Amino acid sequence: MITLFRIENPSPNVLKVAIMLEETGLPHRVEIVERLRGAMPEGSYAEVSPNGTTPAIRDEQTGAALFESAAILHYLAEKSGQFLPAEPRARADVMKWLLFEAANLCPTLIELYHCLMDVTGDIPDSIVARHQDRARRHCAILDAQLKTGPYLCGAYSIADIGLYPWTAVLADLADIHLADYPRIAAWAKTMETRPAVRQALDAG
Ligand SMILES: N[C@@H](CCC(=O)N[C@@H](CS)C(=O)NCC(=O)O)C(=O)O
Repeated sequence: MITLFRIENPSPNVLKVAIMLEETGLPHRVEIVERLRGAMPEGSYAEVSPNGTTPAIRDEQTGAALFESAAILHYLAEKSGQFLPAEPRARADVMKWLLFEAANLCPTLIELYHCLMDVTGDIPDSIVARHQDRARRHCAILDAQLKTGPYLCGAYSIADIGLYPWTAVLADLADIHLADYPRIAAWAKTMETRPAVRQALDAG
């Protein structure tokens, strides 16, 4: 049995892992953890997620305790033998896009989101513009990659699962509209036809 630790509110990072658990059919349960808002985690949760973030998982069968959604997707792909090709070049391609999400798109969108939600008025416009420019560049890169087919790397993979949840966030961010990236919009629609994706979305 795998425990998925998540915050109560919808979160793109949690959604990735929820989709992967539905796709693989691995037995799992959900445990809600309190939002820490920058504080250090305490007690048993600190062992699973020393940075205090969600998602995190604990796998009773193997004893694995993991945080960082990309590491979790990779682990679940290895465990289930699904959504990560074995052939080295195809596998590296999937990892490249998954790490593009973890190292670029995710941090940029989180920073942009916090700038736009800021009520102090202390954040200079130049900083917001910098995050917005980066976010647009990342969207253009993804849109171009989707010229190669309906999914990011040929067959459906953990790269799609890791990147798709941000499409909902993009729709909320000022001056970044999915309509400007038609391949991303079509890909999001394709993803939403998958029963596992629907199930994870419906579960919040
Ligand atoms: N790089 C991390 C980011 C995780 C993250 O920032 N999660 C947010 C929720 S979406 C969180 O737990 N923030 C801490 C908090 O709100 O206390 C991952 O991919 O798992």
